[in-house]
Amino acid sequence: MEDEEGPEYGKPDFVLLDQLTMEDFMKNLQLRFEKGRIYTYIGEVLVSVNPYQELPLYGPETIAKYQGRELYERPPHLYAVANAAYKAMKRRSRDTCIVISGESGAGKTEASKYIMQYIAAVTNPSQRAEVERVKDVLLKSTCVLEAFGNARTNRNHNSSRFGKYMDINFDFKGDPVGGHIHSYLLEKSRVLKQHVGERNFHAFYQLLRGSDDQVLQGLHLERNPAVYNFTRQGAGLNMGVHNALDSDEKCHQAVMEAMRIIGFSPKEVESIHRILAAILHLGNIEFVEMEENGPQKGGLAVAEEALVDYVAELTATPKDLVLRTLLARTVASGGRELIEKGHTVAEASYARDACAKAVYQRLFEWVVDRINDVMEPRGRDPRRDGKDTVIGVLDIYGFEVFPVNSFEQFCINYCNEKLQQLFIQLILKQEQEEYEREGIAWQSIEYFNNATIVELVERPHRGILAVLDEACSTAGPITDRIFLQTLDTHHRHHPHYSSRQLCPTDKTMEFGRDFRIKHYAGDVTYSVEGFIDKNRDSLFQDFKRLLYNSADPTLRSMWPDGQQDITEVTKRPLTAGTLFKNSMVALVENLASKEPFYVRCIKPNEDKVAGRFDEAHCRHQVAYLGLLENVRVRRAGFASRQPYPRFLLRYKMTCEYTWPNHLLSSDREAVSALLEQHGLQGDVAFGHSKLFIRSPRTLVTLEQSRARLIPIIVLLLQKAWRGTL
Ligand code: AD9
Ligand code: MG
Repeated sequence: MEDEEGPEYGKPDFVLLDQLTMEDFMKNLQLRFEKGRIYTYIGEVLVSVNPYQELPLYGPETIAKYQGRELYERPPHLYAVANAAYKAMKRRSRDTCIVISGESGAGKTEASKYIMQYIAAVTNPSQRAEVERVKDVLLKSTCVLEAFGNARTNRNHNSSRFGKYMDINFDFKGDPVGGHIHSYLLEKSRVLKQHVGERNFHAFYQLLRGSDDQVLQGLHLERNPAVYNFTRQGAGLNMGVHNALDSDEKCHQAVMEAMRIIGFSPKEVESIHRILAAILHLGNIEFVEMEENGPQKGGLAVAEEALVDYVAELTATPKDLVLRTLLARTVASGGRELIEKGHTVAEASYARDACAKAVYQRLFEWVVDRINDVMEPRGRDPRRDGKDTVIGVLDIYGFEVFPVNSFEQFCINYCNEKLQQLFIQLILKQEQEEYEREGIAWQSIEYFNNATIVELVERPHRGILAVLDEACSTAGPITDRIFLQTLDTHHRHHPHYSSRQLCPTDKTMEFGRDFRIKHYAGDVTYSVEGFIDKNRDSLFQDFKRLLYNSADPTLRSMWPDGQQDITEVTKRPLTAGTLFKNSMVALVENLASKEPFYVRCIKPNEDKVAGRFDEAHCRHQVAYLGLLENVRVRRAGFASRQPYPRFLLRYKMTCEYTWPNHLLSSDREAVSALLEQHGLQGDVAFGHSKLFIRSPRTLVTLEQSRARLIPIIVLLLQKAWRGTL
């Protein structure tokens, strides 16, 4: 490693620690953090601690320092990981992925932005216009998605309320030619309600605070977010993001500019604003029962009809239809006969909320789809252009615990369990299994395997999600409480499950309301209130039809399922939980098929304070992320392993016995001769089919030797071709 960092900065790789105890690990992490060295390796895994302040670590000059280098040549950095993933993809035409994990506020989204920045900076030296366009879209998409998918929470002022996996497609030259974003489970209940100190999605405040008066008038909106039920909660709060774009006004401008660059038409942007405004008005609609003896004979009415006018105008739907849809629903009675059934106040309010959530969710998904359309690799013919290779970047919501945790936290934390499981599979388990397979002497290392928690959630029939689905499909009234009782019956002996029923003395849980999961990252108590409803996630067909019949083509395109008649809607749609589980299984499969790089983010303190390292808080994360075990596996193990033929292909020119071809009895023998000539044989172990290299320095030595020889060899080859040799 080029020694830009002296010993006063601690060890740049935890593998190099003299002693490996939790104390030593923490000391090194803290020392580096306090000296502004927020990045440290464990082999190829990057550990990052959120500095909560702008450090002079980024930008074109630093990027230039990392470009094309080996991972170990420079101090640890995200750019080095981005570079390693990029090079692996280019050199070996292998799909790679960068998995960024860590709890809420640990710095995952920021990390993903630096990775994108790096990739954008080092590609397309020939300035091809189409590639430049793709890069612009890739970079600008983040800004737009954050506006619609992020919100201020008590854990993070700019918290991602959706999961994001982005594939970037590269052509054979290594330039980005397209991309695709998968989004996962937006926390749409936030549209309706936010905890104290939290806000709705940024987009609402940006629209209110950032639009000029004329635009607001056209949308019948007032500037003050306190006017609207959906934004009242967070009205006094700003974005609180620590960067140049720290106000809703500035962000609004940036998002508008980003949408323009991506290619949203002015009409589309207008539709987006109208939809946001309609949601805000919808949230203010209240229902009243009419008097029994009055002209409407006890029916239902809306308290303020002007709001219905606004919703109708903004969604380009007929007012009387909007009103009818709010006050009643159509049901199929006995065969094909349709009757209108009036709502009670509670039913109407429930339906209004379900509609507001669904409209926002579809808007968000439409924005993602629209960006995907623009990033679709264009005019590419695999026969002519070769197959694209892909780098995937995963930035998904981090593990979170709030005072009250609901279905959303349950899904988010399950997702983190799945990713931890993948990490274990790829980094801890696979590594050990490979040593065994290759016959390398090896002392097995104990680590906590969270497979049992994943099972608790996703196991067919008895897993929590399956029990929840069953509760949702039960005809007749079913309560969250019954769901909880069923869970208790199934999991009473599960070491990671408990409830007040099962532990009557534990007063931190409430009877009939809470269950607790001992997650790999800590205990979380979930309140079952709303689980069934959120999992069912249903919306009356009347709303879908209404919106499908909108005269606004953008809004209409978000509701293709509104075409169906109520009598045709027979199949029960998949529940939110099952959809999420399926998407997680697919995600993990996808990641497992790629060559993975890991960034493990740590949040240094709970108060978002710059530079403060709360030892206990960090220690907890280091423990549950399994970082110590990671170092152990790595230390006992090897920095790199390569099949003999691949190793020879790359380094054979550095040894007279192997260049241009070896005459030894096997590739293994040849590799042995090569290493002996370099005096490196002490740093390796010979597996059945692969060479295992202990220290990165060996690789650097070989790489340097190769780099020195390549120009000479090229010269010799040129002479040979010209016949002058
Ligand atoms: V969540 O699971 O989406 O709630 P993240 O994504 O892990 O969470 P995020 O990247 O949003 O956290 O970081 C939180 C805040 O920490 C950012 O808004 C920045 O203010 C701050 N941060 C994070 N990383 C850096 C950094 N490398 N340099 C400076 C940073 N500040
Ligand atoms: Mg985030």
